[in-house]
Amino acid sequence: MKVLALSGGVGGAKLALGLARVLPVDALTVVANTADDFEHLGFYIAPDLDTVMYTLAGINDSERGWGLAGESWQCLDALDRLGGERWFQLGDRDLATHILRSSLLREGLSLTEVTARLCDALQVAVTLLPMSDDPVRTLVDCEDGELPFQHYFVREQCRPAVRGFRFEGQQLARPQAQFMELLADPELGLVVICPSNPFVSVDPILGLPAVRDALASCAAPVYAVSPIVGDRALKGPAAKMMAELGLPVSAASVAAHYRGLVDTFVMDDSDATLAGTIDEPGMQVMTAPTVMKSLEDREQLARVLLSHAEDAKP
Ligand code: FO1
Repeated sequence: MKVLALSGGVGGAKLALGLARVLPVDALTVVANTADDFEHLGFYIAPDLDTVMYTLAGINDSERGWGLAGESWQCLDALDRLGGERWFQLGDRDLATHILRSSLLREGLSLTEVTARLCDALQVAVTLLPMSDDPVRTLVDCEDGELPFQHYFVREQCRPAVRGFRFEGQQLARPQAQFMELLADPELGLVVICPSNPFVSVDPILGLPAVRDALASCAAPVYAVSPIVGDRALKGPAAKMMAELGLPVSAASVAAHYRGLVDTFVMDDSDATLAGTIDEPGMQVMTAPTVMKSLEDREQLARVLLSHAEDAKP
């Protein structure tokens, strides 16, 4: 069956890799958030696309979560000596991606075309698409005012309390064409919203014009995997954001966030007692081992989702 995965960075990339390893190569399309993209030192940086691409290519740094394994930082050190900014760490080898992507974009290629070229070169066989070729930028409304996403996330280390989010350009951006074609494809068998941050990784994708309607009318069931287990986020600031937005920190809040959109909500086995308390209209709840530490964990979660969707077919 054809499968579509919607992903942010680290958590989403793990499940995308699991799906890629258990599905035939031409079955999986991964759409990545691009609202955390930004211009830095003259380069176009697309962190979530990078993280997913490096993970699918098997060359990511799994400890750090972002960037390349075996990275060196000589350019960053030299930059620092010259008085340049080093808060956003660009490794020597990672820089090659940003140099080439930026130069191809300047030549007039779309982000979709550039991503396909980079994926080809890195022998990533599954289709990886940006959510849009048009610019969308996440702005974080926090106690210090509005901050561009990477300034909030990396420079300020997510310290300021958040009050909300704004996705500049979202309503003018066209969702990536193949993404929308796949949502209209009768052979689409499963949509998975990966365990990514619902506020800053998934909402930028869902809020693109026509995406919610296309998800509601697509042939496939929509599954969402909770990035919150117990009262903690698997990775990143999702739990902190939830608390600051006045929401209870639990998978139940993620389920409520996806109300009206998701057919099956997947939460961790350890949250089984909470599962029975979730009562969202039209939403089934299932539990599964969602904490993906090893490669086997990623494949196992992918298999559980695929077989559940297969069994649930009318
Ligand atoms: N995350 C950090 O926490 N610190 C960094 O210095 C950093 C650099 C970086 C460079 C390239 C890239 O593709 C990603 C990078 N990230 C870094 C990750 C990224 O900012 C976040 O993980 C995502 O934006 C959140 O999904």
